[in-house]
Amino acid sequence: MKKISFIFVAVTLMACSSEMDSPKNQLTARLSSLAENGRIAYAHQDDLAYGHAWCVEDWESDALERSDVKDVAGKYPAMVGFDLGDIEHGSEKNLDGVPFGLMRKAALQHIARGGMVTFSWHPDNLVTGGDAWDVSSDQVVKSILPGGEKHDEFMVWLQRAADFIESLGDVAVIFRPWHENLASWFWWGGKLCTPEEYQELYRMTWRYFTKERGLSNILWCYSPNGPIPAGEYMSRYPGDEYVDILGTDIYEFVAPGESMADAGARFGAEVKDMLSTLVTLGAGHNKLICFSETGLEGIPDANWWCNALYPAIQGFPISYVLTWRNAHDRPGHFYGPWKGYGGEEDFKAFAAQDKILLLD
Ligand code: BMA
Repeated sequence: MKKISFIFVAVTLMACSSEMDSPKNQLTARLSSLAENGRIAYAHQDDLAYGHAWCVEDWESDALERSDVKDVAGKYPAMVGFDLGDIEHGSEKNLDGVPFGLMRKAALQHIARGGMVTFSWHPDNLVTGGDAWDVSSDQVVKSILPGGEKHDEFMVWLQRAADFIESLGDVAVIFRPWHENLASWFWWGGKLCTPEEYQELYRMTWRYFTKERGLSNILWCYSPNGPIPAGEYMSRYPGDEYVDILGTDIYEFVAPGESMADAGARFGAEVKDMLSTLVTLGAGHNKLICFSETGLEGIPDANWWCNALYPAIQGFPISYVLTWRNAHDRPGHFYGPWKGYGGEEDFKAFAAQDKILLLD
């Protein structure tokens, strides 16, 4: 009897300890510890695939070691973001021309060097044949849910996205589907479906990945556009069971007639307000929080990193902040630093802050 209970306890402990060490738990612990220590990991979208005016040509032979952030600050971003848009068609490249093979190789390499990876997804519109921004029909979400006309076809799209995540193997990543869902610029947006339909879309995605495919190393991020009040933020929240991280996407822009200084001040106030809301919600729901997307297109403010972004985020336990991509084929479409851009020194000073984490 004693022996049996000893074995039982030992097996239970082993099961617990292997679960504790799971890649998902390790990534969770790492993000929590960053937040507890007031540190914020810096993340950059598509950083290892291309940068301002350069692009990896042959990813299989390329070492994938170039990075605009590293070119400027001498270090890689602590986290790299990639987008799965077009994976739903079984395409070889994503919507911005990044080969999925490159994405897999770069993601695994970045994790192996101690970095973290997050995935977003801008899937096309299955009903109209348009892209993620095609909001001409408010029937899309409804028709891809169970019982809808396009459900079976959509499940193939989910299957292809899950195949890609599965192909990464035993590593943990952040997945941030159905983002900016309170605005109405994507087909899953606020005016394009009911709160219940949106929640079911998120839960269906989670259930398929987690339950049917057994993909247990994903940290699920819910990231509506901000700034918005807590009530609105939660109005389409899928539920605690489906979400690990509460995020938000807020960009700075200069409104017509607005000065750069006023735009920066407005952005700062909006971000602080929204992050304060996330702090409260995160504590109440026992979730990590992050600043899932931000930036100022073309960064016309030479001191944006230290004068606008840093004061807006410092002191908040957000674990990471991601700035959007540096398009290689659109000179003005960049949100991260690059060698030769006017604010290099400012970015270096931002990256040198104790509280900001990059990767050596
Ligand atoms: C947008 C722009 C687009 C891009 C999309 C998905 O914000 O950068 O050019 O296709 O994100 O990455």
